[in-house]
Amino acid sequence: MFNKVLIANRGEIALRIHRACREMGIKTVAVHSTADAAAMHVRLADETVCIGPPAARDSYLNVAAILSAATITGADAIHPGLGFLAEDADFAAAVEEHGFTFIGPSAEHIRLMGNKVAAKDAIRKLGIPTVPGSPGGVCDLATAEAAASAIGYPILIKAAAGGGGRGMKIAHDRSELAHMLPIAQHEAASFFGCGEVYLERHLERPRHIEIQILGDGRGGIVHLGERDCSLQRSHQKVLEESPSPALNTAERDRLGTLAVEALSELGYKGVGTLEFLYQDGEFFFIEMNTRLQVEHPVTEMVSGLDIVREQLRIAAGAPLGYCQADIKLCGHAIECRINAESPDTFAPSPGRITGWNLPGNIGVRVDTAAYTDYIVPPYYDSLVAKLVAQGRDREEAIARMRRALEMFVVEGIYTTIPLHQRIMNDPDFIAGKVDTTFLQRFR
Ligand code: MV4
Repeated sequence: MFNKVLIANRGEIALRIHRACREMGIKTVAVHSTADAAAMHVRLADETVCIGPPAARDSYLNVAAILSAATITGADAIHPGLGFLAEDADFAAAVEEHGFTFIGPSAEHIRLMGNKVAAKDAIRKLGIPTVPGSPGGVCDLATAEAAASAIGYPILIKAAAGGGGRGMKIAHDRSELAHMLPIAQHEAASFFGCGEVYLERHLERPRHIEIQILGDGRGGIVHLGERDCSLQRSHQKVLEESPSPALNTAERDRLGTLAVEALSELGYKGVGTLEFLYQDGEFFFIEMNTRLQVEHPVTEMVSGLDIVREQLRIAAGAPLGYCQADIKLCGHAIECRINAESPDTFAPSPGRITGWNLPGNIGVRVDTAAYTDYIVPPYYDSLVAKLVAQGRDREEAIARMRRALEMFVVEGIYTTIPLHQRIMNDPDFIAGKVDTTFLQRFR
């Protein structure tokens, strides 16, 4: 096992990784920007290195500074967390070239899944259904029109280097496609540095269901069930739960088995998530994430496994040591993302937290790096806490979440707690009937 791990991230996820390291007897190195000098992950780490000014590109994305920090502190491995450099194949390769272990999948697998066209192609060839779409990328209008009439309108134009829904464009007919294609290509080039786009049939009311996979890269591979992430706003997840209220046991087993078989054939090492759209009883693969995800705690609550601990063990070369039959998924868990935002307009609300009281009790978990008098900086994403409630069934999880939200006090900044309180009392949410249009009703 590693002696010392450098955590190349900030906020609650840096602290989450720190906790797993401590429990395994691993020393931690925190890196931080000048804006995060007083952050909790910095206070708790064994060693700290300031790697640059507030702007992420100069600090948390500064590969040279991070590698230097690992060298001077004598770290064995680097955990990228999520966001920032977590899905940067060049970073993963650079970490390994400098003699450190990258805590994540191989650079090749990160690169493959980073191009959404290549990823879809690879996953389809491994026997998983994908959304009907163009056979590959589309460069010109003639190819796009031919593909679109084969698929059928409405069509979604997506960026090959995008993902997470950013930069998607819808076209209802031929003339809209002609208008949107160059706009989508231009945006893809300027946002993601690659102008390649592809087409997909636009599903009108899908649910977003993702499967959590753990592979040791030497034959051991399991899934930990699914998460339903259908509640999103501007492609930001707002609330996640496991299991999905939309799936029955047979569908769960089928999807899990398909995912495990596919990634087993790929020889996948690390944690990963296969994202699907689910509509009218059918699953369609859309993307794979090759990182730890924000919403991993809901899976931990129902599986009892510490996913970050598993990441560290796998990266250190240990075998999984258990098989699918050993995985027992139990009860129901819901995660509410508590953001420093206005609950109505979603405008960011950085600033000093003047009052702070966390809920607790059985089945309630809070992942956060905030504390009384902590100043939420304006430079990074607005997540201040993840509130997770678990119960023997969905009803009990909702009851615990409702009570926990009531007892979660945050003063000095606006948060999305009131939004979650309204969701927990919504009849459609309570009935498990949510789709992509759900959050619009809360405006
Ligand atoms: C789609 C889609 C409809 N049809 N793809 C992809 C990433 C995710 N953040 C949103 N994505 C979507 N991809 C096709 N072919 C609709 C969405 C979508 C969505 C999906 C599930 C849950 C919420 C959503 C909100 C907006 C868009």
